[in-house]
Amino acid sequence: MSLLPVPVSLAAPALAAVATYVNARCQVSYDLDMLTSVIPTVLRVAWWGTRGQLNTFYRLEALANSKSSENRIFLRFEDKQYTYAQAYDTVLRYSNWLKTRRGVKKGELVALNFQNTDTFIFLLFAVWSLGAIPALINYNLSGKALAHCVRRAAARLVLIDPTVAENVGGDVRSELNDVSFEVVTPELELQMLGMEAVRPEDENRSNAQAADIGIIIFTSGTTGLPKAAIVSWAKIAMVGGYTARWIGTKSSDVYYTAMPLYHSTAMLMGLSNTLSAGATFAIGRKFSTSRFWEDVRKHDANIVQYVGETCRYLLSAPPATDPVTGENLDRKHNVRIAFGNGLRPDVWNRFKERFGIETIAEFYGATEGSYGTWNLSRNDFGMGAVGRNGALYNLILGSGVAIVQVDHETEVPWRDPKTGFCRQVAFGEPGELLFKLPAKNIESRFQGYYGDKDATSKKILTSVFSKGDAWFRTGDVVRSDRENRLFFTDRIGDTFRWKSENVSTAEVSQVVGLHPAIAEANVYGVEVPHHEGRAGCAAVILRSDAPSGPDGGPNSEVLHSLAAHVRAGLPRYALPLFVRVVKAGNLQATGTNKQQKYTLRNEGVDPKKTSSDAVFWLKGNAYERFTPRDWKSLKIGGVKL
Ligand SMILES: *[C@@H]1O[C@H](CO)[C@@H](O)[C@H](O)[C@H]1NC(C)=O
Ligand SMILES: *[C@@H]1O[C@H](CO)[C@@H](O)[C@H](O)[C@H]1NC(C)=O
Ligand SMILES: *[C@@H]1O[C@H](CO)[C@@H](O)[C@H](O)[C@H]1NC(C)=O
Ligand SMILES: CC(=O)N[C@H]1CO[C@H](CO)[C@@H](O)[C@@H]1O
Repeated sequence: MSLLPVPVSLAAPALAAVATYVNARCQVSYDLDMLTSVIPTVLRVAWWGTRGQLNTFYRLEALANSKSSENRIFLRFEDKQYTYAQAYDTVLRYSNWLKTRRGVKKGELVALNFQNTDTFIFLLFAVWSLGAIPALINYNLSGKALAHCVRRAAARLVLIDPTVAENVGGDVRSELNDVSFEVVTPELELQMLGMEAVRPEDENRSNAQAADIGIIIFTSGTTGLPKAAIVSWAKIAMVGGYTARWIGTKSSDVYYTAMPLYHSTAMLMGLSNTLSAGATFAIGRKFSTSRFWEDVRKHDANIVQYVGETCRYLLSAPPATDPVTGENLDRKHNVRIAFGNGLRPDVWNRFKERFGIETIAEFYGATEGSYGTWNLSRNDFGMGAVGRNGALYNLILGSGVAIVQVDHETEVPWRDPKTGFCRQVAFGEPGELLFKLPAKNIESRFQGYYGDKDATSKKILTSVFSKGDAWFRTGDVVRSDRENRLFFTDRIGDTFRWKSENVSTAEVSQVVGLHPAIAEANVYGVEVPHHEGRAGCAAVILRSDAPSGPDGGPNSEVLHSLAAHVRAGLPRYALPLFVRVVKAGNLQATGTNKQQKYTLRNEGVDPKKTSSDAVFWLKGNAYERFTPRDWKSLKIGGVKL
């Protein structure tokens, strides 16, 4: 999500000059609404650039040193809160410790392996204050994946949250014997706090350029090892700045997130957004369905962040009631806006209604991506839309976004054998979303992956519509409608082929998810002996109030109505032929509550691999139990699906 030269053709030459100066990476806004969020942000970031203040440390410093904001609450965590001035003072002490006790130097990468805590945030700014670069590690990693990340960042020092210290095992420590691993215990923190608050001079921090690395954020690595995405200073500032304007974050707001800060959503759209408005940032250590609203009430938050299936999890919880009065607490909060990514159409309205949330602000973009698209929706019109490629945008900026046909065999954009170029799809047809890059200066817009040229070049596609042009591959399949709204269809690689048709797993799971007995559906294609392609399988979690049979599984009414429901809602080739009933809490998700398909897909419907889960298959007008005998008859080729 970075930005394009704002409407250079419209704007005054002065603005154009400034915009060029920051090499203004902003594409984004399709609508005037959005443009008015972007333009002031570009100007502000450009101004910081001219003053050598692109480093995010300066945002905190400015708020801490201003009379109007110094005593405003910056951070709330559990029972603690810190004003901007207090947080700044703490950061300087931690910084002093890092510099004098651990010799942290300008330009080095310091790995931070933390759950969301106040300490994490202080250390982040302390690292920045020294002109060093934080590399944020997913605290859930251990073993090879953890060692890979530390090595990739070439970090000399890894600072660790005591809560997750056990994930950093002897295997990792001995493999990386030249790295110091340091658990930030309460005792160590006291030592840091006991240091003098010394502001590091500007010299090692003030020469940051817009495209320089501000932070390293690892991708979730659902199939391979995590990749180290470079997030530039401009991106931190731009994303924070324009999302704050776009959702209207005010200095009096309290923005709550329990999404992990090691990921870009909470870091850029959360922390950077809050700083940009000088608001209050309230954090939950990690996401918990049962604690979410309690935290929201406790911190009096009016903006909440979600990612992936978060809202679905919140919806599947029973109504919260006051233990004394029995009052329903679902709407007892001051949240005016839920801001995030991945809210599915099948829960969109139910979520808004049950919790009384007026506005959903759904964004779309990838950590390493060079653009973003957005939709702010108060009614149903934008439901499920990830954003909008507006007419104004097309008029002013020309085509910076393209949707191209995908070859699902090779999982890359299809190329015309005659011309070698890709093909834009028609309205309504699915295709991979691409964003234009400046071919002569790709790095100004897309910095790629740290120390990984291979992975970087895989995200760049050249000679797409004309010789030598360059485009960023999102890896997402979307379709657009005549209103230019973009709808997420699937991740490339998730779509599978069945009966010579391409089946979008996201679209199937939306339909399955609308059945009243289903809390969550994760759809994927499974290999079936003697059949070409993959057959659809839906791993589902039943709602706790769904009627169950004697064995605790779905009863026959559910098995019939589900069959009728999918037949009514999906074309024949897209029907999930198999349904795997998974116990609540047993569907794998990433740290940002995004569904994982990898393991499920590999297990398929082989009864030896689906362990204790009950599998059903579609037989006429109902789903029936799929038994080892059925599997056997498929194997000997006795059944045709
Ligand atoms: C800047 O970095 C150099 C090398 O790490 C260090 O010697 C110097 O003290 C730093 N300057 C300040 C003001 O921190
Ligand atoms: C499905 O995808 C394949 C390969 O990408 C393509 O050739 C084919 O036309 C698509 N089929 C349909 C029905 O869209
Ligand atoms: C992270 O680890 C905790 C405890 O080890 C576990 O409960 C949780 O499911 C893990 N989360 C993810 C996303 O792997
Ligand atoms: C920026 C953007 O795309 N906004 C649109 C989001 O959807 C609403 C309707 O829900 C439209 O009115 C906005 O224009």
